[in-house]
Amino acid sequence: MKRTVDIYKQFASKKGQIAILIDPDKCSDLTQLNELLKKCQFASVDYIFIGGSTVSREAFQEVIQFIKLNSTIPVVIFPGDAHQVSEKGDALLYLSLISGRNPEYLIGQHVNSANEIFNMDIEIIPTAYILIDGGTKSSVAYVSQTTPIPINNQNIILNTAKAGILQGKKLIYIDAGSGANEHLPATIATELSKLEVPLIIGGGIKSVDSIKKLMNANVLVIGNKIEENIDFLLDIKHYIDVKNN
Ligand code: 1GP
Repeated sequence: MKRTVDIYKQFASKKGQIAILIDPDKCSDLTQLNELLKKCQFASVDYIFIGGSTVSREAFQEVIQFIKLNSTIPVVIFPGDAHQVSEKGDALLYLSLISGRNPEYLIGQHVNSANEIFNMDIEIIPTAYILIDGGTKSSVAYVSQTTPIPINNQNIILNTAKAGILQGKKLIYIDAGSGANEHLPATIATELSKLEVPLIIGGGIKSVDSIKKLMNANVLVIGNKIEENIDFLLDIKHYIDVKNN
């Protein structure tokens, strides 16, 4: 386990950073993946997140290796289960699904992978992972057999995040689930951003307008929209260029 905290420091250093989520399950065409990596690099996105709800060990290892060979963007593992781990990543979000009440995703998968992860040379970031209801039945909710928090219930979302911080989590990740109809309301994002740990928001972010509304978060994760339309990365590039100048 790496004691340095490079990626964590980078998360904490700025608001409105962009991560592109790559699900290895959807990467059977490596030429297409290479094109995606080139466009991510061109757009200067801050991170590539890798993970999925139903990824095999082989697909995960193959895709993370391919990404590291073909891009210099930091790779952050966002694992769907205990076998989505690799030293090739720059950091691993050590997720506890604290919106749910399924012990398997609170501690079970963790015990299964603890020995392997303990001996890995990778930055580990203890993360409170909070699933909210983005208006579709998400794969995460189905696979984890947990109930997401209603999207407008600010009190439960905030109290869950606070409980995570009290338990020692270093990062809050609020996810409306991949392909969500709605993302987290901006008002709740603002409240969450006042807590003392960096905030990641994902699920249902499909426009630059949404990115701007959620800019109080440290990192915004975008998956589905790029799968639908890779040229959305050009809009993201424009957003990043304007933000940095
Ligand atoms: C889901 O946060 C991610 O875990 C990304 O969601 O695919 O809806 O962008 P989208």
